[in-house]
Amino acid sequence: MRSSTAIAHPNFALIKYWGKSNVKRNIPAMNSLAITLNTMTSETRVSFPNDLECDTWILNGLEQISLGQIQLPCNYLKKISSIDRHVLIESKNNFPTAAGLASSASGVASLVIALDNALETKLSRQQLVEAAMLGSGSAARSLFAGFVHLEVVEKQPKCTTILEAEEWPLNVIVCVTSSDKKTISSRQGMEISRNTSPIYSDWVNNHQEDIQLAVRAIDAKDFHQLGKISEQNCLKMHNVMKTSKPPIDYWNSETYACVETVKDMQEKGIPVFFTIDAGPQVKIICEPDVSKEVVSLMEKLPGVQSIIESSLGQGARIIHE
Ligand code: 2P0
Repeated sequence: MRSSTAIAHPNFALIKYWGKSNVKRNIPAMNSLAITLNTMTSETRVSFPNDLECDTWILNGLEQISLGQIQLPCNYLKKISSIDRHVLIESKNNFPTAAGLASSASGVASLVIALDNALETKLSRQQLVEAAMLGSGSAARSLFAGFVHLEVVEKQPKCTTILEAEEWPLNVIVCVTSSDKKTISSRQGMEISRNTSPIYSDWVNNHQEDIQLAVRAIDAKDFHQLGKISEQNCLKMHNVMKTSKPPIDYWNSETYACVETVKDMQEKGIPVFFTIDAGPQVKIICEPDVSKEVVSLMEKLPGVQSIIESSLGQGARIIHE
């Protein structure tokens, strides 16, 4: 059996997924629209040592107790290949893990691509999407480059690049305000919100309108419109979280300070907008020519621990056989 190594990048949703229609198959209750980055990376090597007694996952150098959420995609691929060998999965991220920076998306996407290559399953795009989805609802998006639309059509997930990264160069400035692991996983949080937030059904029912506006803005490369709808959708999602019982609040005081600074920049006419996921980090999307200025303003904030700069990039791919 050959080994194989793949890389994938996190993706950040501009129009977000928060809640599932099918918990067992991990199917989102709404469509989402994301951008795949390029500098942040998950790298996963899969191999099949003879003496391995069970499937084993080493994440950032630490052996994990179990395969957890990556067990299902592994089983999916092994079943198709009919190969019944234990797999050693070695993954590493060059950015904080489980801190709201989409490490599960890039981690799962790199795993699926590495396993597909090693097991020679030659999955179709649709099967890759299904396999990734079993590991993490947002992972299918990291299989694809640039601006990525994840739809659920007749209960089946479909994922496509709607605009390549080079067609509309944008930069992302990630302001890390804490690298602690989150205390409530997205998976737990989504279920709490689905079961308890009084505005959850409005969130689901009105979501497609946001997708349509964002798709239109991307088609027209209208930065202002994309920023407006993205920020609104982000705040709606955080409202769903905050109105859950118990309330889920991923923001810290530095998150608020970063948002204030983005608002100040917007008032000065600087083309920027923010988005925030299941963690306190603030992701600022901007036009490339203002990147330097944005970084220099953000790094002045005392609560910003580090800044990661990225542009948009490619989908998951093999780097070593
Ligand atoms: C998103 N997030 O659309 C939203 C916004 C976080 C906030 O998708 O349960 O790690 O594995 O499907 O994919 C993060 O959730 O959760 C996520 P599971 P996942 O990016």
